[in-house]
Amino acid sequence: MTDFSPGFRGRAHAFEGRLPPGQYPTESFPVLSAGPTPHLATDRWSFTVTDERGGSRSWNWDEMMALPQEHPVVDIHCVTRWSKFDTRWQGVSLDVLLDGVDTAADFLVAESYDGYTTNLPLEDVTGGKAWVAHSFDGFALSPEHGGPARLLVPHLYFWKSAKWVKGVRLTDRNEPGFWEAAGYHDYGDPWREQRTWSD
Ligand SMILES: Nc1nc2c(c(=O)[nH]1)N[C@H]1C(S)=C(S)[C@@H](COP(=O)(O)O)O[C@H]1N2
Ligand SMILES: [Mo]
Repeated sequence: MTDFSPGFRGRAHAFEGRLPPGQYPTESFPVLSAGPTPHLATDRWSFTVTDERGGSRSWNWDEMMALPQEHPVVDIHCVTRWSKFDTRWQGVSLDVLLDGVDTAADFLVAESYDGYTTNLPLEDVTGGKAWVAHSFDGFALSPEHGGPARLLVPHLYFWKSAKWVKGVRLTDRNEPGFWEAAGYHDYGDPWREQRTWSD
């Protein structure tokens, strides 16, 4: 009855079970930023992990590039309802950056160069689930999408993937970030449609 092209049928089949409720697939890559795009030079960029007692460690750009690199291929889901399959990134696992950090904290706040913040449970950025990503589709991550580097936490709605990331701050208590304080869900699981406080 329905005259799908073989290509479409093939893709639809490949993505079966990968589209969370209320989402639609897109091949474009929309840009969503709360403010203007900062343009940051890599030679002035650094990433800092701060523990709940204020102790910290930092990596400059060259040090970050010298860490073990991973190439995650993941689906991403924006709360504005687009999903994009098989996005290809390069970056450093948060496991590497948090390795050896002496902490009893259960949460962290990702902080960005534009002042944006977003909160996450520590266990959602460890165990191979999150990266500081600096390349997309084989090219340096563009400023619009968070370059030089952004957080990538693909199993949660994409607002958790802080662009222009400057560091993560471990916290004993859960501190709502920018959108979480403005009515977005605290956790943001796309499979449970946790879009807003009332979800
Ligand atoms: N620093 C910063 N990170 C941010 C944002 C922002 O405004 N500032 N927007 C968030 C939101 S709401 C989304 S949906 C994604 C969008 O990423 P994209 O523009 O690469 O699609 O970035 C997230 N990270
Ligand atoms: Mo968003």
